[in-house]
Amino acid sequence: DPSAPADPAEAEEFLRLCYTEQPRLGPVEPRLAAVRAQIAATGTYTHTSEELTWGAKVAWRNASRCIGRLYWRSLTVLDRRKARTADEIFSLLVRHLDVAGGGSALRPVISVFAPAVPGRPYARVWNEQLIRYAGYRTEAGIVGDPRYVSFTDAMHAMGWRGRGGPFDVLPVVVETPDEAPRLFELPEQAVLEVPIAHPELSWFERLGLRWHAVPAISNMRLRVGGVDYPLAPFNGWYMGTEIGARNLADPDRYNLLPIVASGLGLDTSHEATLWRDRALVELNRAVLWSFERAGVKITDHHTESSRFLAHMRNEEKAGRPVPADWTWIVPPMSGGATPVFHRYYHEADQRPNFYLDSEAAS
Ligand code: HEM
Ligand code: NRG
Repeated sequence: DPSAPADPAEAEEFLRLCYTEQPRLGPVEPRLAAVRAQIAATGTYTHTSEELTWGAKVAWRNASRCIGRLYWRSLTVLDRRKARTADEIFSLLVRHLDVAGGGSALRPVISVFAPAVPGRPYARVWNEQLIRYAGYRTEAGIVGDPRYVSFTDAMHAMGWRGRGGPFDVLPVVVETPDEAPRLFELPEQAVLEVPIAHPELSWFERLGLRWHAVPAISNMRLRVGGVDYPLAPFNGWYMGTEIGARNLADPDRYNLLPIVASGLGLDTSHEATLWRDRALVELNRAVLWSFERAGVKITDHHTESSRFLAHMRNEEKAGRPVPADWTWIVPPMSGGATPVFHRYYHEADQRPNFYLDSEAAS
């Protein structure tokens, strides 16, 4: 509960971890005494920037659904706790995208905005990710991303007018304690996108597909040492299957397998021709090839699976268990052809971590 007082036991557990893992920070005892006093007096406490940075990195390290954790130490942490107005927050979100993707060598970044203070409202962003495509209900069916039809409706109700295309970037909605929710349009240069073509099939490009380069999740709460940061958008880079095997392929998303199969001239009259699987492979080759052609960082599911196992070995050497959720770690195509499939994982909710409030995990 982001509006409850900071739990002193969780604060202590985090501070001991933070100061043990980073001996250069000095002894933890004086810091513990100060934090206990601050919690007793105010119901919460303020992280030093060293603590905040380590907390965000360890939250990533503990994200049991994330296959990309080998790079957890390289997270760039932008301390944005002082931002208050919607204008300030939005311009820092644009700066986030610029640090993350300006120059197309993508960097893992998190922007940490003000913590929730007990009994006070806090700033939020309504969007699930900073960059997402609108979905429009039309007489001919849904145009764009069906996942965002109701969000798009809400934007229309607030006065936004989309162009009605399949890949229209949605506005960002910033809500602060002092202002009604406000809509902001991302500047074009903040939104790096990749047009999708295929290394051999020339008709593929004519499907007019594209995807954004940066997945920037903006609806998860960062929890560090008993303190909640309700606005802490983060990004890394894509694994190709997220786009090619889910966003563009799921029946309730862009649903492109039948279209790709028809371009390939496959027999779709019965499932046993495996036309879905064949279409899936070509769509995913197209995604990986197009990002590489554009010089935008992306990873394939085989490489990322073996990197994740390397991460597990590193962590085990350091004496740390690696919490992992098999159902999220195993890629959505060719699962059994990747090494992450063939084993079990330690399932645990370790803190610091990221939470979706709808999952009521805390
Ligand atoms: C989930 C890959 C960076 C935190 C995931 C998923 C993938 C992935 C494939 C599963 C997504 C899905 O099935 O929808 C990567 C790659 C990264 C990266 C390749 C490259 C650096 C990060 C960073 C953070 C992070 C920087 C946080 C600081 C998470 C979390 C989830 C997740 C919290 C679960 C999301 C949810 O519950 O919806 N990641 N990730 N990841 N990742 Fe990463
Ligand atoms: N599947 C979602 C993104 C989820 C997180 N994936 C990452 N995260 N790669 C999608 O947009 O397809 N990250 O921080 O890099």
